[in-house]
Amino acid sequence: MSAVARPYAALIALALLAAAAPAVAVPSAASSSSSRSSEDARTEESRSEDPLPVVSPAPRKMSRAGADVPLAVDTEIVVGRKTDEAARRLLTDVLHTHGVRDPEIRTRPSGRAALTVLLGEAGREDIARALRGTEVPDGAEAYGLRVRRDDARRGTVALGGTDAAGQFYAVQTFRQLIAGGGHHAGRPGPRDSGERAARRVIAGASVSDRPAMPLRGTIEGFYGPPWTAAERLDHMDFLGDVKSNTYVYAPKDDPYHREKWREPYPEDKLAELGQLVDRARANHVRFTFALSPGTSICYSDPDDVKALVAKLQSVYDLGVRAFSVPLDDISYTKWNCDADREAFGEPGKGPAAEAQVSLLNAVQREFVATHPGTHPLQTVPTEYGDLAESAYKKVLREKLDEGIEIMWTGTDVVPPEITNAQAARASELFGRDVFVWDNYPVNDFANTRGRLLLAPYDKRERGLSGHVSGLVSNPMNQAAASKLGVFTIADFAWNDEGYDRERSGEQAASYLAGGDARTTEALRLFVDLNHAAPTFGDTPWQPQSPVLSGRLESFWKRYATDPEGALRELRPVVDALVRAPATLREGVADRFFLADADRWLDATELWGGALRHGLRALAAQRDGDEAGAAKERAAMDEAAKAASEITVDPEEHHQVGPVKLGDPFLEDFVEKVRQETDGEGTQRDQG
Ligand code: LTM
Repeated sequence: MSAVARPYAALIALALLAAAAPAVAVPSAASSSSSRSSEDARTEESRSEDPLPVVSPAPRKMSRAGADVPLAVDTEIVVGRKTDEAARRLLTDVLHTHGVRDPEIRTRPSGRAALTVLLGEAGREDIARALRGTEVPDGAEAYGLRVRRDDARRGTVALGGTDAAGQFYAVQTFRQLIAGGGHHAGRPGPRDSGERAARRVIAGASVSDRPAMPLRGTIEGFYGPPWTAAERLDHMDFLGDVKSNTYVYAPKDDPYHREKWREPYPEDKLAELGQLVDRARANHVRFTFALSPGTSICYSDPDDVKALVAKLQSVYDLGVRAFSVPLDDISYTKWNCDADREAFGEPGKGPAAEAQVSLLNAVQREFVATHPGTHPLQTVPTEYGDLAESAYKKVLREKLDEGIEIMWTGTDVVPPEITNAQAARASELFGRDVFVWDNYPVNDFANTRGRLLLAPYDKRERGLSGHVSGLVSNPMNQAAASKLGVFTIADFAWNDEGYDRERSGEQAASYLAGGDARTTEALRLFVDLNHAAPTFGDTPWQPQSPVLSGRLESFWKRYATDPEGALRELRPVVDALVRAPATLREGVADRFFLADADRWLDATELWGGALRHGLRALAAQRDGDEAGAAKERAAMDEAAKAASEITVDPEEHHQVGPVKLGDPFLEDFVEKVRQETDGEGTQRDQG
């Protein structure tokens, strides 16, 4: 059963257990239509007015088309010759998860089923008819979706794509329209009950959608511990869920990607890559293999060009159809061999660009152009993070094969912002629309030591899709913890004009929380503690703990004049901090996420305890209980010390050091309590 093949098998198993009861007690159309009560009719009326569930990435157009449609055991899926296999598998997985275990797969509807789902190309006659009134946008990866209910209460869902990926994305949206669901629908959380599943309905929506950017996803392009094979497989499913179509395999610390680029992958690694390629395909993700020869290549040596092509061929044979030859983070003012001096002249920016162009154009000509089905070659230039004209860029602009995609990171490598004007300028400098490699939420550079970067995407200007060919995120060493940020980046790349940071952050948390409100809230708090997004300079481009810092600041302000009120106000905030780690450990089903966040959760628990003891110390002091205040203060100091001694796992993090979160606000709070209880604090009326 394909549902079990997906990594959400455990969740699905739980849902199935829940659904084992007279599951999905949604009445079949035939049995229920006659007994329809006036109350039912009223519910229907109101449902056709109800707001639709939030869908992520935000569709271009979504509106209510009519009343919601009950999910029915008696479901038929109508397929055609061009129905995409991955879309069909996802659809059956989603239905199965909600207890529709045996949808009948047919090429023509029987006309008797309670629910009929039409899946295929948008132009198919039955789909086009059922989509009546819903526009299907032109272009790749677009789709139309319409949910309607007829007078006999039979439901029809039309899922039509302009291509195979469009069909898959139509199903991804359908998954989120199952009400009571949200983005997680189809991946129910641990608390999902049969009762809840039985009440599921499909929102009566009409959706017309297409992506703003042609290339969307991630580039595993960081330094430090690469992701594991299991994390990557999980990541492919995640990318499918968020309608991203690109994953670039470029981990700097995979020796066979960079230092030992000439050497073939050992059998076991090749087999792992093969599995990954298959999982990517099942999610309509373009697995892009990157090979970085820049640290040792002799550009003018035909044997090196042959070695590079041979390595690309070895993964082409696995089914890879997209390739990149990155040339970032290398010296481009010295040669790796004397022959290059003779071929290209004295080392320098212009000659380096000539050498790189000769290599890249050869790969394009001799490999990409001769291998059917291969996507345009990609590269990362050595000058990837600025907007200055140079001899290097001039050569690339003028001589690099125009079909080759060029990546650009935005200014300063980790850009504090990316504007339309900057992207337009970069595209002008490189002579084509650049492909953005955004260094967020990557945490391999010094200023990210000890940090998880969890804030929603920000400060990328709407309209960027008009100037770039795509956008991929360079994520953290921690694959699953990266999902929070990457979810929001995928949202932006799909629909930059409609991007709403708050909504996207909320949806990202809800996705990981399996839709559970309490877990979502705890995740939002955890995100706030890990909100800082450093740059290479002194000023982060996203601030640390915007919510908590505000609360703590207000506390001390109020404490000066109204200490009781201040204590009363802060207690629930601190209680939430104390509770959050347990809530997350219980409520988040993603075991990869919990492993990634483990030490930060431990630190949260300890800091929460420190703050709680701090509040108690202040209260005891106010009550004149000196001994109690001293005891609470000692407990506070002990918890704060233990929290500050937690370090990151060197197996998981490039920048080793103490875990950082909520800094400096948590430490500052504790220090202020020390001053208060020492009698050095705010002068107040103690009466
Ligand atoms: O950004 C690029 C093109 N190259 C490297 C990345 O490998 C690295 O992960 C980031 C962040 O440190 N910076 C780079 O320069």
